[in-house]
Amino acid sequence: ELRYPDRLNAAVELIDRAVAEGDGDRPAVVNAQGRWTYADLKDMSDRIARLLVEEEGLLPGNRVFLRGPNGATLFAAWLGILKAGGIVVATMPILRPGEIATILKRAEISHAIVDSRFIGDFRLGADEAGTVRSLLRYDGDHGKGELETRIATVEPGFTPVDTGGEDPALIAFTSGTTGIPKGCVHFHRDILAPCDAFAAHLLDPRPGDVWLTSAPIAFTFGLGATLLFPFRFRGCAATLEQATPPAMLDAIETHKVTSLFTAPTAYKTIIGQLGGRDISSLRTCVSAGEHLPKATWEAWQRATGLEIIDGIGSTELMHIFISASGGDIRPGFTGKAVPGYRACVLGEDDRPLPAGNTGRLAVKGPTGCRYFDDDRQAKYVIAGWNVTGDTYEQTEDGYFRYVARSDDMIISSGYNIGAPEVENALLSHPAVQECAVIGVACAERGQKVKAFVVLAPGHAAGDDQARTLQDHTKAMIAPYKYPREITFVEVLPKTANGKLQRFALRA
Ligand code: 3SK
Repeated sequence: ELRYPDRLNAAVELIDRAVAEGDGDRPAVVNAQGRWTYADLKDMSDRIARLLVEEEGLLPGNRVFLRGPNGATLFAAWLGILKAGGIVVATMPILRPGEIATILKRAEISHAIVDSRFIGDFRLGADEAGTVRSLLRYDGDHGKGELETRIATVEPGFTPVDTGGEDPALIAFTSGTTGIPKGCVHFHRDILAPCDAFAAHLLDPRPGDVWLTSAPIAFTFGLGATLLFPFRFRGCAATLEQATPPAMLDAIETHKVTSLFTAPTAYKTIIGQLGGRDISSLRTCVSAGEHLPKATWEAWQRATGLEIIDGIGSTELMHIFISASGGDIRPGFTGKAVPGYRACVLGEDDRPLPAGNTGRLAVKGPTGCRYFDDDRQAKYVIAGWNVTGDTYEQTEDGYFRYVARSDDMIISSGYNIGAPEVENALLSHPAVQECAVIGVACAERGQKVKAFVVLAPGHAAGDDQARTLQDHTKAMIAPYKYPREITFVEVLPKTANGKLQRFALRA
């Protein structure tokens, strides 16, 4: 069991402690704009905290909106807000004014720190919401914005607000796979728990490791990968403003990245772009955010010699709670409950089923869901179990195998067909870059299987291609599961976190 002191400020544990223990000169963040040490981040975050409290009237418990791509200034702002006793609401830079206004209103946000390049949509959202009374603009990591000028003139140093381990530290918003934004509150201790549970037990983190992710810190998967884990274990975050696969490969080579966190689709794309690249610094590769197809795991291992550490986590539980690494990896399975967590599958009556069954995945552990919305909370947390909305099989020996999102089961002519199983079969064909499978109404069968396919470069759409893919699926899995309809598309609809939005395909 993880135990934390009653009085706890996560920013102090992540940054100030490193400096106090003599690691101030270690690199903490590196990117195309420069390099920042732990001492630099402590200094910047102290000054931001002082500015917020002494000049911008921030009171403990006020919520601060953050908007910008990953980088040293954004991270210093994140840490400074916590030191000042504020609550961080980090958002995806791609959000539009209506979405911004919803979050500002829902979280009653009073302060905002925004990268100047993303100010336009923010202003529109803020005008609509009418809650923000303090706005500080910064200039990426170029050091020339209003925030940078003002922190240069405040006194250095700041005595962090004496927060409790159970005081809210951040509110993570996720649009979810249903399209309706959900706000999840996390405490100071919840911020440290994924470091001390998932990262400590599964990732073999070492001082000096260089961590890279494609996910922004607004997505708690990215927050762990690029801020919490690097700083908790005295490593360095390599950050990218645009995390395309070629940019990730460049960063791996330039900064000698050891630990890569991205989504299955990115792993698949990177495999095709590896030619001539030196990725020998990589030791740890983590995938989450979507189901990792076995074919992608195997292709990555063949191409790089590295075994991807798959995991499932959620915004509600902060980070990954089922995973496996090293000798525990079982391809095709997500893994076992992370130390500190318990997991089971629930039956129709909401009770845990014995191991060996398939049901709705449920989890308990040191982090847990606190929605803004009581209705949601009541549906998501059942008898103390966080019910994730995924259908999983639990083996007798405690491994979990993904079957489908609970609402992704297709029932066709009385057969249960898991959409991911059909997607995996399609993905094992070289012509398929990405795909998504849904059930559509069908008079004859109740539902029929329909696939949306993004073709790999060099493959042409058409009836012949569709027939080839249908035949391939029939050869890979029981033929009744093959997609009776295939539509070729350029892109698939995804959430800002990169998760497939099947509801958009259904619509
Ligand atoms: O989607 C996931 O698997 C995930 C992993 C870590 C943190 C947050 C999320 C949603």
